Amino acid sequence: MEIAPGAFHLRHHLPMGTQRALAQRCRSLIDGPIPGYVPTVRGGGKMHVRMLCLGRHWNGQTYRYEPVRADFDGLPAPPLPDEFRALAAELAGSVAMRLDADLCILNYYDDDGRMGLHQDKDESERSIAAGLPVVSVSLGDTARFLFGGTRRRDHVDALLLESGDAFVFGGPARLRYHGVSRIVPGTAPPELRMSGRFNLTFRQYDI
Ligand SMILES: O=C(O)CCC(=O)C(=O)O
Repeated sequence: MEIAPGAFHLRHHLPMGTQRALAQRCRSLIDGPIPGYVPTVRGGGKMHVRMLCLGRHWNGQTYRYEPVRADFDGLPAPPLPDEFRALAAELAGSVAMRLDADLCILNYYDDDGRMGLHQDKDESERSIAAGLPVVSVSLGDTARFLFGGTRRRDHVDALLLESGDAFVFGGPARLRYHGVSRIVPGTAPPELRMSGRFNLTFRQYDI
């Protein structure tokens, strides 16, 4: 379960009922009045996910968090639901870490979805220095997840994140590079009645 110091893969952690309720919530949020969108990042390229930030908005042009979506439509980031915050705290607690999440980045990957190797380093300096974890939850299709070291050139391992898995990385693993090389279409549990993949990453900007 601890795949590297501070990095935990919790396989099949969420029961199907929880996955179903979460997937429904994700769908209604991402198709809701403040919908998910495909961000254009600093170099002008488009990301390969549909994104909706809850609690705080991550601006793909400035790589900073802000209350409104200044890089897209100026709408406010929807609030982080209480049950999402509670789930993140429970998952962190299950590996003896603490997280009082104040934001979640919800990504939807279709069959061609992917995300390049990157570090999550836009949260506050204090949060990162304290090693507060990023807590990730996967729903739907399986993803080939890449997990490297703290330098881009470090060796990268690949592992499969399946529906109901959680992945927690904090402490010495907080700044490890990670990404998604591909989605395995058609692997979502039939009970979820979905194609593609939702991933939620919970973070605590402030401490
Ligand atoms: O989809 C995933 O498993 C990873 C998402 C991610 O790296 C991020 O949102 O920063």
